[in-house]
Amino acid sequence: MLKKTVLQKFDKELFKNSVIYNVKTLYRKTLEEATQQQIFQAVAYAIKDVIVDNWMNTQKEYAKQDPKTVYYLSMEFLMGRALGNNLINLQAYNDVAEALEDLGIDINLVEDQEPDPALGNGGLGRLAACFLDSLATMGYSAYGCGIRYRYGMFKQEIRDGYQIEVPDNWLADGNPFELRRPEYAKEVKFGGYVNVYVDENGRNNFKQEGYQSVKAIPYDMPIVGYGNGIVNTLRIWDAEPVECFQLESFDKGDYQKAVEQENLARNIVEVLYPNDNHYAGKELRLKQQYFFISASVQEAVEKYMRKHDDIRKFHEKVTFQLNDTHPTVAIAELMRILMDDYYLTWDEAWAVTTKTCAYTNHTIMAEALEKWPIELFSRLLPRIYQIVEEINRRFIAQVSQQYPGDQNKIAKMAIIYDGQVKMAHLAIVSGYSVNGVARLHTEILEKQELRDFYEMMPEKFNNKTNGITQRRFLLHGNPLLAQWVTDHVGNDWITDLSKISGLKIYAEDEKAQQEFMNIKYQNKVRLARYILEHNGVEVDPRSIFDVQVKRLHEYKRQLLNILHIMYLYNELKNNPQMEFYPRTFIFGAKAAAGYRNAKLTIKLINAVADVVNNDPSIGGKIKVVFIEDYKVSNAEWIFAAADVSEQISTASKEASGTGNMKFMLNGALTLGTMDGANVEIVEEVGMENAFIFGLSSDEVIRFENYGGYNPMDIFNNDPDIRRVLMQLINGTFAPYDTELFRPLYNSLLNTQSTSKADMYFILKDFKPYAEAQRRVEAAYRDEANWAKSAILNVACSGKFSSDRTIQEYVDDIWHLDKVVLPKRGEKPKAK
Ligand code: NTF
Repeated sequence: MLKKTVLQKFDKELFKNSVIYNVKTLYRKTLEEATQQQIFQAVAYAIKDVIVDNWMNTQKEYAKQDPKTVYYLSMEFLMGRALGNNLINLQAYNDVAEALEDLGIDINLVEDQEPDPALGNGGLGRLAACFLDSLATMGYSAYGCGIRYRYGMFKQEIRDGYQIEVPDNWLADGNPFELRRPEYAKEVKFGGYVNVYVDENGRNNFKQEGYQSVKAIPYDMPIVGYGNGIVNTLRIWDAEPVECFQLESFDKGDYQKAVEQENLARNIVEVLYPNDNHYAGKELRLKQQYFFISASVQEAVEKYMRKHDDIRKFHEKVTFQLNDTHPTVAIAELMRILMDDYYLTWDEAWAVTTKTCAYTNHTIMAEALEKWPIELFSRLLPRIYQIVEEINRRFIAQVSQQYPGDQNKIAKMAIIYDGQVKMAHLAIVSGYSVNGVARLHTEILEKQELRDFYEMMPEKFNNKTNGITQRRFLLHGNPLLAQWVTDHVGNDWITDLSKISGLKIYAEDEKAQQEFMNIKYQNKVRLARYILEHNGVEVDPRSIFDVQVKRLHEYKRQLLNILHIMYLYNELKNNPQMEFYPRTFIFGAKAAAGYRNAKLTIKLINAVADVVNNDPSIGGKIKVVFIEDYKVSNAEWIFAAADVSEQISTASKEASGTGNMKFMLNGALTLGTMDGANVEIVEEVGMENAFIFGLSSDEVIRFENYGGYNPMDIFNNDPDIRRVLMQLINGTFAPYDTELFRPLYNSLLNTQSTSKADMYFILKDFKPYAEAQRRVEAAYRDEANWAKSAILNVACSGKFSSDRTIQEYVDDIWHLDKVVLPKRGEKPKAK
């Protein structure tokens, strides 16, 4: 490949030649002959050439300056497409678009050829991706460590209104941006048993024997910082069988073992578990966790020891951030390596480990808390289990000393209890920091969920309100608005989103309002075209675009949204002359494959859409659209086109939310509960520029602690609600099967079901929601005032940049050194 295709100064001719050259050497074709996919590959390799120079340079500089490094350990990285984002961060997007145009190629079509890597479910994985972007942009040394799943999040097809899961073979055409690094392969051991040998120095040596092992091979993906030449690494691990021995020397046992090991390697990275906020407790999942953690921790230690000689100071140069409890085995793995490979004593190893590991909690949903049966855990990870047992033993001793005779404390706080290993407890006890992801969420952790731990070790607890990267979700996703913002406040917002507050003075400026609304309109036209192409539904870009996109989960209450649409439809049918501003309700959501009520809610949305969209008597005033296969790439367009941002989770249940921030940044107004980061969004933009309704988290928690409430009272006393609920079971939306939606009806009223009735307070919040929706409509009729609120939302979104979040992690938890690359020909600055 041609070297130095695009340098600091973009050389258009070199770049064009590079693309032509790549098409030739990769495919033996001319540009005219090449397919769109081949052109994408050729362009991607041309860009990778540039990135690799910066990548090498960055890593060389890190080796020289030796900054402290964060390893962000995560089962999920929901990266989205790389090409467009890399071009943005190289500040080469427009130049490359022009160069491609010279070649007769549309950059949008090229971008559209890239598979959308979905190695994550939802907010947790996308947060990890935003964090990597911010870390590189701000000049911090960081690795993302994860798994190179062969199949990511499934592709969603809607057939006859139902979700169908289609495998996501994202690697089918190869991944041009990744680099295979076999020289850093690691062995990871499962099963067997632990033997103790006393060595010549009288030390106990613990050896795992009779195990099966897998070879972990890292693939590196570049993480390009914005405009600073820095390129960090996302390292995702693939599994391969360990080299097989000579066939002739097999005895029967060896053969059996070889086959098993090969199967293990094949299975382990096969697929991402498609559950969001829910833990399934599958053995393979624990294998995945230990697999990537063991490989990552081994590599972190080896890398450190290549430059340093005292492993006791590991924590001075390295910190591990555990993205939820999924990577928590890292604690025991680090202890194991320090004790078994480096011969540290327990106390020495503990001192290092407890200064290295920090834990982020992302949910209080009970069904998401990871617990492993002792039997499974100790069988799969015998040495790790021994270490966890010892951590538990010492911790319980400490609890007993602090709370003498309080057996209840031990029952509540122990790491191993009732036959189970509780991963959150392990993370809290062994880490130096525990953080929630929004202020309200952290308060609930401290006062409710983790109260006992907070009382015992308050100094560990802190809040880090989530954020999002404005580079992807404004600069790339909404180029019209991005340019408009730059025209008004300059372009500093790209790396310092607080600067966007300069827009405030334009909120009441008539010209600015018109420009803003015009941009929103054009983005709505773009989305309407996408919807027509992908859904075959025509929507009017002059209607209110009211959007709920996020994973489908009962606590997120898509059901409340669609029940309210049914109610509106009834109102319109009753009174066709009523004042009604046309609305397009847009949904996008994947449901976990085994989540019955979630999948049924998708069917209900599509069933209502079928009826409402095709009823001429309402004159097209309501349209309902379910966007198939919601993912990072179409999300960028959806946020850009939204007027109303639906953030209607049951208060206390949504730890933070991050979609809420993406909508705000793109000038949509929040219609939501006082939950998660909504609280802080409203605090920034003002109550008058959002639509807040419903129970508070205190009220919800009070109901929960005192036995819930009775939805039957509401059903009996409110004819509007009763009518909507009856329509779930009388065939209005499923004439061929009147029982189809019975489970949803039952979940609200608890006829027959075993769980509590209306656990998520949908009926309780229904009328307040309907009332808030009326406020939305009234507000939208006043276009100038709406524009003002929308501009203020953009202007007040500064806090929600992941750059701000990362700086807080750096200041309060990680204490990383900032790296500045020397300009060409300049001597590097001392730290
Ligand atoms: C999610 N948690 C929360 O449900 C979201 O509110 C939050 O915005 C994101 O994390 C990111 O912090 C999870 O996915 C999990 F795994 F914790 F359940």
